[in-house]
Amino acid sequence: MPDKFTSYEERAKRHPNPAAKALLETIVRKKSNLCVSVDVTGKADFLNIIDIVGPYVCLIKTHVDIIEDFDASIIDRLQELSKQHDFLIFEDRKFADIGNTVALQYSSGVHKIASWSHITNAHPVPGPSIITGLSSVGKPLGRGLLLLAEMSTKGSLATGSYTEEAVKMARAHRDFVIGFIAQRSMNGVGKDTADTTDDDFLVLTPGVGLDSKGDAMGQQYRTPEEVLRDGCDVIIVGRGIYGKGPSVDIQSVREQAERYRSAGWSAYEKLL
Ligand code: BMP
Repeated sequence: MPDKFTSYEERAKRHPNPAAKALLETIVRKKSNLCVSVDVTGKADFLNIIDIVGPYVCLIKTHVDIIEDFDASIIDRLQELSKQHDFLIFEDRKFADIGNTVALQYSSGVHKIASWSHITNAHPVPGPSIITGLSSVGKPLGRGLLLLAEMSTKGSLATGSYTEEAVKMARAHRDFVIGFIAQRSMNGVGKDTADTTDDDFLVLTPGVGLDSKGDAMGQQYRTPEEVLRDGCDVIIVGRGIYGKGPSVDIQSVREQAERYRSAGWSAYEKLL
């Protein structure tokens, strides 16, 4: 485990993976470690929210398979907004199958995720072959993969030796696996004492909220300050920013995005 806290800026300079490097650079440029998770089912709301929160985020997280009126023009617009507002894109696909199948799911089908999503994620449950499959598609495109080492939900099974094995899998594929979805730093977890290389895994953390402790379906929230203190790098916030619908209040979304950006950034500055 690196013995001292290292700034996003320092890490950006030395990170070998292009997606991780770009994310760290964006965080520094925009003074934002906020990722907004845009979990809405209509194309218009989806693009509207992204246009509003775009200036405040380093990353937009999507679940494109929940959009009812999905068509390819959504991706064109998402890419335009990504350039206009300077953020990266993370499709939260949570791949979980054999290497051959995930390679097809990542490259093909309706969504063609690899062609537009800088970062995606996978459950480590199938073992290292899931990384081989995804990497065969994503690495030549300069993409990065996160493994789900832990989850934010009550009763999650991703704990203990499961989490440790996930980190070991990542360590063996540092060129493509850039970090984790987790609730704390994963640097040093499950590491062999003979291994003297430094870990520099990014940790992106969902289950972040300032006004609520959870929902009725097992989600659990902690504050930006709590998760940053535990070694997380990026806070992922969904409903805390755009509410539970049905309609989107533009002014409130903008205010909440700035509120979370500022909370995430001051929590980081306290650690420097
Ligand atoms: P919200 O802030 O509205 O609870 O949304 C959290 C988002 O993060 C959802 O898109 C969910 O799929 C995702 N997520 C999570 O909540 N916990 C995890 O452990 C992993 C996730 O990807």
